Amino acid sequence: FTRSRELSRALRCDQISIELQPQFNIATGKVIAGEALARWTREDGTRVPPSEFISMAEANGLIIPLGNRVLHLACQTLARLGMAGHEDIKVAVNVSALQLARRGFMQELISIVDRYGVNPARLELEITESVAMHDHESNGVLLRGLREAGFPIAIDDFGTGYSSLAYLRDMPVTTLKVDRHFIHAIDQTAGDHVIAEMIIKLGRRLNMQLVAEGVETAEQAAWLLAHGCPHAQGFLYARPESVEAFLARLASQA
Ligand code: G
Ligand code: G
Ligand code: MN
Ligand code: NA
Repeated sequence: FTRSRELSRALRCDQISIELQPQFNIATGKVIAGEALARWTREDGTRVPPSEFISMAEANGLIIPLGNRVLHLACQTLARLGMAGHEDIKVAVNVSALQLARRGFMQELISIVDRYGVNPARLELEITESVAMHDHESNGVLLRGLREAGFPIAIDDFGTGYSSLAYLRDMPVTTLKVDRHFIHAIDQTAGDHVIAEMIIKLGRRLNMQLVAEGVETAEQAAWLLAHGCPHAQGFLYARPESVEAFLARLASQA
């Protein structure tokens, strides 16, 4: 309970920020996008890890104002990227089930991008597989509306949850993010890479973009490129970093 009050105070006192973890084109080594990740820094400079406050915020409803803050910060970042000439770079945000389920979510999202003068095509919405597939009919309608409004939609942690492949085909999804579990299996014993291989094939057949998560070794990156997954995110390339560091990285690759 005191933790909840502390988080709600943190939201009022501007203690919530974002870092961006870059996503790379494996072949060219260029950044294509950044995933926005919420950060909570207390007044004394210490940080509360997301593993502690995200689930708490989901349990007590604070994920709504927290998610909102992240959306504003992501759009502010997109506006800065645009001014710096990086109109081609996307920012991805994690959207929780509670945010998605709120009436008026789409209208609110549209009003935020409008306010920052951001093209919705640059703001990717990451939704975990279990959320996207749960209640697929009503979520399908909602996701289709978001797609029609121009937002790209990524399925996060793909392969770990319940997913009906038939529904996936009908979902208005633009990107599959292959869960890191399958990426880490790549350079282990023979046979373990079969899931990653199947997910990549599936994504390609369904005309979806593919991003491998949790890429940590050059061997994994080479394997992904050879097997048709062009994009990667992970510690091999970069950890989550400040918006300033992300902008500097883009400036130096231009
Ligand atoms: O990089 P990291 O330790 O920050 O992230 C931990 C977890 O917290 C990840 O699973 C990530 O999806 C989740 N997370 C980070 N920021 C947000 C956010 O703004 N909203 C939601 N719903 N989840 C987030
Ligand atoms: O998919 P999700 O939103 O959970 O992804 C964000 C989380 O993944 C963050 O906690 C981030 O720090 C973590 N992460 C990013 N790259 C790597 C990596 O290469 N290895 C591992 N183990 N975790 C990673
Ligand atoms: Mn994510
Ligand atoms: Na993920």
